[in-house]
Amino acid sequence: MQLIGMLDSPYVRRVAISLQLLGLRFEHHNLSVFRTFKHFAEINPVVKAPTLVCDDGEILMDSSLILDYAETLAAPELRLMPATLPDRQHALHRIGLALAACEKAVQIVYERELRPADKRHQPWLDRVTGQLHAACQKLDDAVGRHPFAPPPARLDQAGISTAVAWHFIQSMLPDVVQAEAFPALSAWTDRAEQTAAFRAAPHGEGLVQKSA
Ligand SMILES: N[C@@H](CCC(=O)N[C@@H](CS)C(=O)NCC(=O)O)C(=O)O
Repeated sequence: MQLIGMLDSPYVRRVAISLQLLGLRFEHHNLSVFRTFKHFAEINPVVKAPTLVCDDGEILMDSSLILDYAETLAAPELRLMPATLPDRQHALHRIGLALAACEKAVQIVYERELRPADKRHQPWLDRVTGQLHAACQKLDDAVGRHPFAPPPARLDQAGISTAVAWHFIQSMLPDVVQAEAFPALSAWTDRAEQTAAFRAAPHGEGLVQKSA
């Protein structure tokens, strides 16, 4: 299968990290939805990153749907979602917050990078910024209740999505979300970023590297 999209997208990055931990082989193509729009559209006319091209050629998009597919393909002992309640519910709670934080952060990035300054609508930016802060606060609270467990414990999907979201926010919007105000998120992400799967898929424009 092929993963299409750049690792500066938190959605692409959570998939790239998860596919490694799920033990699934994939080719990564770091196409940009902006700079290589036409090339991307030849693979997926909807131009959404991440896009997954399955081995039979069918196209999947949306990181959570791609991860649902990947979980099904993976060996049961490598799956990243807790199978039973209440752990699954708690994981879904944290993933929802991490994805909401990503969505709000991406909206602010697009507002800054794509919309001409004279067309910006400050009340909308204020609303989105408030939502981003709320998601980060709730996620920080939740992470505080689930401290990072060292190996042999594995990162699960909630842990991956949390760290990817926080790293993205701190890379793109450090002036909007101050790291000092969210100590649990910062500590969690520092630990996760040191793991092999995260290091093999660093935020940015590069390709997923072969992890150990
Ligand atoms: N909910 C989607 C969001 C994906 C998303 O918005 N990706 C961005 C890149 S960060 C994208 O494709 N942007 C181009 C566009 O929406 O036109 C997911 O989880 O995959």
